[in-house]
Amino acid sequence: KRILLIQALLVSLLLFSCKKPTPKDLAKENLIPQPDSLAATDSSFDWTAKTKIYVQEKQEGSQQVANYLAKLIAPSTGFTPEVKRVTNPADKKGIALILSDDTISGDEAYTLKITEKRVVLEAHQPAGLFRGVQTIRQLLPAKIELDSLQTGPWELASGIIKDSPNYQYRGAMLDVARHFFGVEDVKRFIDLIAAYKMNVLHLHLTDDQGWRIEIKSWPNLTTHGGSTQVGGEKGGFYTQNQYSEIVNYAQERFITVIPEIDMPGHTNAALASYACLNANNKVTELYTGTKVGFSTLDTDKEITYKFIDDVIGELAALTPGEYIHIGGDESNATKKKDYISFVNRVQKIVSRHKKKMIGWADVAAAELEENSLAQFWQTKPDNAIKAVNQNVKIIMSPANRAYLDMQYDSICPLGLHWAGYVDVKKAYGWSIENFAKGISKENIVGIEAPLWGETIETMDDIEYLVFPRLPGYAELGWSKNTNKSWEEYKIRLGKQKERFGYMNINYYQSPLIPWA
Ligand code: TNX
Repeated sequence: KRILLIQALLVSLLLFSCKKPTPKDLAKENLIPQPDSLAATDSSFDWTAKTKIYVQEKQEGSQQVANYLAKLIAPSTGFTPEVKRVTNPADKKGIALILSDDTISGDEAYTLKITEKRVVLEAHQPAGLFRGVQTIRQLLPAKIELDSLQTGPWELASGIIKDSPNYQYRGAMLDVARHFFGVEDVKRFIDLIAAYKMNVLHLHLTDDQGWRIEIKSWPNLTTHGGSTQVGGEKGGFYTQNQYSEIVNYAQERFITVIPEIDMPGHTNAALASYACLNANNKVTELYTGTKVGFSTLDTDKEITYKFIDDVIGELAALTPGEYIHIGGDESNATKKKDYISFVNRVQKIVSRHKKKMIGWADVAAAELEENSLAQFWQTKPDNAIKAVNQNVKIIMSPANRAYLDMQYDSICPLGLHWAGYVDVKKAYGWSIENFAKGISKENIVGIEAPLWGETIETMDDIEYLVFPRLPGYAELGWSKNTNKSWEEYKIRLGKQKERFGYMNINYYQSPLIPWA
């Protein structure tokens, strides 16, 4: 009897050890931003070397996203999944990317259904498929992010995710004027924001310290005005071809580039390049300090508007997106009445080039057209409320919550603190629509986190200020309010540690986060 018992025990032990490992649980996965709804079904899909990606015949848009997904997983898995066009992708065993009308509506919405046999991603638009692919990416093991060959298994927990963004505008700004960053850095920045489903890259292309975009009709802007940067080192600029390369790279990730030419203030680089733009017809010296509010274009001269027309014209031709940002902040050296007539006139120039205008909320002193946007940046809402009163919609970037260049704390080696310190909790713990009285959800297009460049010189510096705050801004813009709590979020963020590491992100290891 005893022998029988021992035998039975041995057999069951053997059986137990052969049993498949317990499947992943979709409900325990750490997604940022948090999706609308998620239901786990207690099994998993195993992505192997044989797995193919299927798209519907004649759906060009899904083919493009499928190629992106294949490329994304290739280095770490060693797989080179074939992308196949078929009639019914959802019937195949494998990954299906489908554009269809019977799923949640909205350009960026998607449904993701994972079973043991297949992964079916459906969306109305390619942008929705792309956002869904970022979810697939976060569901795969973190080592998917590595560039070197890793061993599997590459399992995805099964279940259904339905997801769509709360706000249509979710962006980050990079100031390449104070310190210049080359095309490769900007591409990495784009990849980092794309991983969190952001859809706007605002490039602050000009300021007192540098002009960074080639304008063929005014070549000195870059040859002279782009030659230096804060601290006096060599600057740089994008040729129009390089700029288009950035725009296309962003577009492939369903990110719109919004170019900013800051005016009438913040224009010393232009004033140093062309005498005619100055009231006294003399060029200024190049500027490599970090003061603001001392420069202005001459708002009385006709040549100023010819200049702006040329610049906006060339830029509009390089810009597939519908917006051009004209800055308009801190024009302390411009008389108020001149500022107002200037903004009114520039707004017309932007429309003439078939674009809509964005300005920092200071521009609400002028008469804004209803399709213009105002960007809230100050800590007081007065300017933005003036814009709301003109039926203009707001991009929320309050400095004391959303500025990526604010220091985390008093010992932070990079950044400024004129709007206070913004630790990771403060960055996440607010709500876009409740931030300012008088500016509610229907007045707001979304959120943007600006990174000003006075103190940053390298990609590592960028990453240190951007991470780990950026995923929080992405979630504030994407996820519905009902999902948000700091106590829950900080745990999800802490579990990104491995992924941040494999993505080679130089992030700030905030003590507020339980890094796991
Ligand atoms: C204010 S925010 C500025 C920028 C500075 C930034 C530094 C805004 C519209 N203007 O010129 O770089 O503060 O945080």
